[in-house]
Amino acid sequence: MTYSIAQDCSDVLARLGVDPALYTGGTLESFSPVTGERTAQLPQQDAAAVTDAITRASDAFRAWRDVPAPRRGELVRLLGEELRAAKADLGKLVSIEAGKSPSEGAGEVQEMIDICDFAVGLSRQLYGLTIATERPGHRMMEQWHPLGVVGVISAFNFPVAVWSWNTALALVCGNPVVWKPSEKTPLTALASQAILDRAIKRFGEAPANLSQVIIGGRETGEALVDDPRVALVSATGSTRMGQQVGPKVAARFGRSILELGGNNAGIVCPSADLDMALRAIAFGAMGTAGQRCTTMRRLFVHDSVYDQLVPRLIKAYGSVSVGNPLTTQALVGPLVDRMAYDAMQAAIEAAKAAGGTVHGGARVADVAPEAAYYVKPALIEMPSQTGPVAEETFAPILYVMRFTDFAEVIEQHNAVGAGLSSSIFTLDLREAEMFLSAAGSDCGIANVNIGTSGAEIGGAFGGEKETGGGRESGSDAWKGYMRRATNTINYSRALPLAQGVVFDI
Ligand code: UN1
Repeated sequence: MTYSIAQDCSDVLARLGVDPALYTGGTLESFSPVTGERTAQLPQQDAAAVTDAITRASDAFRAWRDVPAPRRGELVRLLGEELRAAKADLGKLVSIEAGKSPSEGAGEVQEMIDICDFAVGLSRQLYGLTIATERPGHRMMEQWHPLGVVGVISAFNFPVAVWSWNTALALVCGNPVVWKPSEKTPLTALASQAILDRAIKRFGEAPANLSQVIIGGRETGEALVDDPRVALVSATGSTRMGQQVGPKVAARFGRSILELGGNNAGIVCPSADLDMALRAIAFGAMGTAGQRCTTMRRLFVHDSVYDQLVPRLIKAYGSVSVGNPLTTQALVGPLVDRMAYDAMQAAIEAAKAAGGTVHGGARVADVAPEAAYYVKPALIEMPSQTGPVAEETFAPILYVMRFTDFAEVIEQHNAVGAGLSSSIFTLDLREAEMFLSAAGSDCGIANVNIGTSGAEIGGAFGGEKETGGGRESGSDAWKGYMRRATNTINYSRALPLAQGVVFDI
C-alpha cells in the first residue's frame, strides 16, 4: 500500500480522539504543507456561532471564577498528564499540519507540558501585596481576581503551544477560553481541544464550555475582537493583523496581548566563540524553515571575524538537508504554502536590487509534489540595512552585514520596526552587559551566546514596538489574565481620611 498523508492524518486524529464529524464533509479545506495534499474538510462556524460561544463562555466564567485557584490548577495538572500521553501523536499532527521536523513537533508539545507545570505551581501563587497604609487601624492589600472570557487568536507556525500558554494561564486564573486557530492549522486545534476535554472529564467538576474552539474565517476572529464580553484578546500574528485588532479592542476598553512580527538580529563580536555562534545562527535562522516569530533574520558580523565566520555559514546553508519531515531526517521542512514561497522570492529579488549577494533560496522541487514548497534557506550578504532587510519576511532568509563600531551596530540593531528577540555573541563582559542594558537591545528578549529563538516558557515571552508589547507564558505574564483590586479595610472605631483631609459633619 502506498503512503497517504490524508490516511496518516486521520489515523492520528482518531488516536487523539477527535470526532470525524468535525473534520469531514465541511467547506474549510485543510492542506498539509508536507505534500500539499488535502487532509480534511472541516465544517465552519460563522460570526453568530462565535457570539453564542461567548455567551456560553460567560456562563462558564461565573462558575469557574468561584472555584479556588489551586483546584483550577488541578485541571491544568490533568491537562499536562493528558498532553504527556498524547505527545507523540500531537507532535506528529503538528508535523503534518505545520511541516515541522519530528523533533520540533515534539518540542512544541513539550512546551505545552512545560507551561502546564508552570501554571499548576502558579495556581498557588497568584499573590497580591499587603501595603502599609497611612491611617491607623487600617489595612491595605490587593487581590487578583479572574478577568473574564479570554479570546485566543493563534497563528499557523506554533499552532498549539501558543494556545497552551494562554489557556494554561487563563484556566488557573479563573477564565474560560474561546480559541480561533489559524485557518491553516485547524486540526491540531481540534486535537488540543479533545485532549483538554479528556482532562476536564477526569477533573469532573468544571463548568461546561470552559474551552471552545471556533473553526472559521476572518469574520469569526472579528466577532471575538468586537464582543465587549471578551475581556482579553490574546492575538498572535502579523503586525498588520495587530494594527487592526489592537485599536478595536482598545476602543471598547478591552485588554489585548499582542504577539506580532519579529525582525530578530544577532551580533557577532570579535571575541565570539565562532563554533558556538555558527550553530546558534544556523538553528536560529534555518530552523522551522524560518517560520518562527523568533527566527533570526538579520546578522551583524564584526569586520575582524567576518571572513572566518560567513564562509562557514554559507557552507552550512549549502549542505543543510531540506525535505519531507515525515519520511526523512531533514532539518528543514516546507514553507507553509505558495504565498510564503512567493513572499520569499520577492524579498530575495528586492535584496538583489538593493545590492545583496544571494546564497541559496531556490526551490527544492525534487523532494515533494508540485503543491508543496520546499526551499534552500537563503543567506544574503547585504552592503547595508536597506530594502527588505527592515521588514519581516516569514521564510528562511538571513541578511548578513558587516560592522566595525559597537555603538553603531546597536543603533542599526534597533533601527527596525519590530522588537521581539535579539542576541549577541561575545566573550567580552562589557559588550554583553551593554547589549543587555537600557541603552542596548530594545527587544523584549535579549540573549547572550544563544540564538534568538527557542525561548523557555519560564520567562515572559513577547516584544516591544511593532511586536505589540504583549507578554505571555512565564514570569508574571499571568497578571495580564487577571484584574487587580486594591482593598482598604478599616478595623478601628474612627474614620480618619487619607491625606489628612477633614470633613466633619
Ligand atoms: C512563535 O513563533 O510564535 O521562542 C513562538 C521560540 C518558541 C516560541 C515561538 N518557544 O522560538
